[in-house]
Amino acid sequence: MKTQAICAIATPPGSSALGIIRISGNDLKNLTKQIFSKDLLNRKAILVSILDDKTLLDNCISIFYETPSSYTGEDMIEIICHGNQVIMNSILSLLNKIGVRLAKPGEFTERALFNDKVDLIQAEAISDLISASDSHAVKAAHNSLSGKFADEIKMICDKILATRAEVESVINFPEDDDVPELSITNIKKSLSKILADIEGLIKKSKKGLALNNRPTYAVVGKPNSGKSSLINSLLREDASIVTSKTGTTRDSICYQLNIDDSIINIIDTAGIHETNDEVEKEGIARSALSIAKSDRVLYLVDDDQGLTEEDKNLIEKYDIKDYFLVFNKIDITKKEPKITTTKPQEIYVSVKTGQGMHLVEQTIKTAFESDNSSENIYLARGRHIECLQDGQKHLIDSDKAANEKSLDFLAEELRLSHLAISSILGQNPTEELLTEIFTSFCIGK
Ligand SMILES: Nc1nc2c(ncn2[C@@H]2O[C@H](COP(=O)(O)OP(=O)(O)OP(=O)(O)O)[C@@H](O)[C@H]2O)c(=O)[nH]1
Ligand SMILES: [Mg+2]
Repeated sequence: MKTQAICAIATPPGSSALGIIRISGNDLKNLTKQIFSKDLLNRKAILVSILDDKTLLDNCISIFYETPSSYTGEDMIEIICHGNQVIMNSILSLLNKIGVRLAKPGEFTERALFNDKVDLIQAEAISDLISASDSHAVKAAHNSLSGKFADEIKMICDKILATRAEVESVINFPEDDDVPELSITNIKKSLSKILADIEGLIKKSKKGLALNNRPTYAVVGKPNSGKSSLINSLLREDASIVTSKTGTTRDSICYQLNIDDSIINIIDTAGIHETNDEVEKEGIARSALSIAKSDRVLYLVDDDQGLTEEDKNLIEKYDIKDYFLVFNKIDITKKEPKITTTKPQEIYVSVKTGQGMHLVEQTIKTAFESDNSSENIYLARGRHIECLQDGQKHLIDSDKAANEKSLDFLAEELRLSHLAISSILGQNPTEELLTEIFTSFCIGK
């Protein structure tokens, strides 16, 4: 495809030892001949002077990457000059003069996508790699970039395609008027295998998504169980109001808690219970929202009251799934601090005396590390998970159709499932999707 050549500074603004300018386009050697003092050689670092007419702009190292073996798939040049903004801007102006325009954010990677150098998942992973905030996120972005995530998606798509073919052959070549039982059994077997694959991939992707978004823990429980006290103790500051009155906290308040080198969000919530008080009701509705958006819950129980039927009902009513039970106020019940290995785990503490607080911190740390273990996960985005879930929903509908021996419906649901999952790879992406992805890139990438 004939495109206009583009250029951009690829290093961050400010002064630095070196600055890098990238150029991508067609027939770059000819286009840029007049500005370099020497001819460039493919994949060789050459010391050249950059001249605007006869004025020296800088002496630089320039590397030429001949199409198609370059990042964008077009001809590319990297100019490594002195890291001075005035010098770099003057080189950009010179490039503009010879017809090379400034690149938009992510435009180099967008060209790489159009030239099949990367797929959409890899393009997204490149942006995530650049903005990854810790070593786990870097590892997970590398996993996506290496193509492992795309390979798993392709494998699922291939399996759906094979099942589609199976269904089509039963539709087109019926052995008799009735749908043969054996074919339906085989199709259902294939569907259940694919559903298991999708389920696994959604799990890994959700973990990866959590790496992109800071993990959130909500501290929940009945009024006066000591939620705000616990948060203040973890934060080591008097952040939330604590009183002996029930219903002190009325809003959900999100704080940032530092754990070693990482940060998690921790939300103090209004105590949940049955009430007719209008303000409390609103607070409890907010607690429910916080529970829904949190990754884990620390459910606080006043140990003096123990875990009551009301607590159990609240856990069920608010659909609290991934949680620890923290029994607080053991200074009153005169118990020793401890942590159990039960499911859910129980931690016995006294926020007042500080007994067992190290166990709460250790538990949060361990949970954070296991959530963030990046060995086998992909730095997925919300878009990937939505597509996987959409594909999963259509597969479940296919299975229902198989039960009802409704083959046309089955074929259609399989087609929709295939469409949803293959769209992760960016086959036929919409203009809006591309704009959304590439505008979040830095200029020069
Ligand atoms: N004895 C004892 N009292 C505690 C302990 N932790 C908290 N309290 C007291 O329990 C009362 C309620 O504490 P909060 O932290 O406000 O409880 P909460 O769960 O945030 O309450 P709401 O915001 O009303 O839902 C206060 O008087 C605290 O001092 C503890 O470990 N031992
Ligand atoms: Mg409170």
